Amino acid sequence: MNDDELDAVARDILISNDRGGYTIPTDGLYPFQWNWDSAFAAWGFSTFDAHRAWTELETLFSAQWATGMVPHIVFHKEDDGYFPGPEVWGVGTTPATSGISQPPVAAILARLIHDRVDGTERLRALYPKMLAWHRWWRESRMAHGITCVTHPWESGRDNCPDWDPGMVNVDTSGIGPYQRRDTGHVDAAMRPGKADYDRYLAMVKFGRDCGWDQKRIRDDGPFLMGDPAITFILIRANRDLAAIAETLGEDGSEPAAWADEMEEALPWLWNRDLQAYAARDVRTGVFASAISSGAALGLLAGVENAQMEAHLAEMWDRVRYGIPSNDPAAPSFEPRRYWRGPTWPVVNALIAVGLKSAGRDADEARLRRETAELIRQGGFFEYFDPMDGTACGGNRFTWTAAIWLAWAN
Ligand code: 9WN
Repeated sequence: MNDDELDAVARDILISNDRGGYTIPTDGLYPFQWNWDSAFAAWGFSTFDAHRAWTELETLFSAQWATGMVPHIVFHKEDDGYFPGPEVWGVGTTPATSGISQPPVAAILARLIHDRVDGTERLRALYPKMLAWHRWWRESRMAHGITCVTHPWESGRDNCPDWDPGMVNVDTSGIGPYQRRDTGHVDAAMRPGKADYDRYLAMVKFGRDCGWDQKRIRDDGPFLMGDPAITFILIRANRDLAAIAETLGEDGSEPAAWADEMEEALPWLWNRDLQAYAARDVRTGVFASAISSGAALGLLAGVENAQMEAHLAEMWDRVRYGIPSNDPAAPSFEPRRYWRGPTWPVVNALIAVGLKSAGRDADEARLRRETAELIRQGGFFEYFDPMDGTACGGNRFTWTAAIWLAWAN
């Protein structure tokens, strides 16, 4: 297939995954609206349908909680192909949603969409909602000035070794039998294991049992880890929000100050043994022990650090395709198991946004070339083996199609 034909397939994937104002990540495995997937979908749509691009974000924000939180899944329509569904989360909102959030990339992508297609009035309507969401992160997910996650699903990088130090302390004794759905759609060897799922469900149970009281979840919940990726994403997203404010003639000094404060707090995430930023357990102080995509997203935020850059360069050179989710030199590296090693086109695209802003054109071009090669060889899969390029996970995946259209081709 040549690149024009791939463009046509990518557009067709976005259109066929459209369920009416929102896009599912992939048919079967993920039948609802996911938060950061939708922001990427909007970016993809902006290459051929500006109206539909803004609608995607508007639909996502229509499920925003009164607290400002934008949930990680919106269960617009019933579908029993995914577990855990709305009855397990037990949130009680309309539409039903999950009770946690996901990486706040919407402002970053909204700015890029606006640069591409305009739509100032629609951006204006989204601005206070994005601001409220960023404020929610600050009020509900901060420790030591760093953004934390209360569940690995909140990080969007589910079974990444970043979360191993917190996962070992999660008590799963109250978890009864349950039926997973994901392993009926894709190879179980590529998915998180049962021990992971037991813990994921224990965290959901804690949230449900306390009525999704976010303060209790942060202060007493089973899991709280500082996330370098969301911290870096939010630094960038707050700066983009400040830039959006300027475009709209609003005062963006608040998000700009939040970004600066977070950058000042970064030393708490510095792992001296690793000489890199790393996830860190807030309860125990224990660091994750390998360099991951969490550290690599420092490039998105424009955080400069020579030691970490040297390590990231080594990690990149250890693989053939794109920046991996975990360092191949680490004992925890598994090249095809979800976030424990594979390369994710969507994460590469985010890193490239930062490389481009920093004027690092050669690195940006390399990342784009390697990501495009994966898609040309393997198609629009969810993620890939970074060593040999094997396509993994769900096929006809929305965010892979979206980043192809908006960036990689
Ligand atoms: C849980 C939809 C989502 C992505 C996440 C990815 C995966 C869900 C799951 O799929 O997570 O949210 O059930 O595995 O890890 O990043 O948003 O594509």
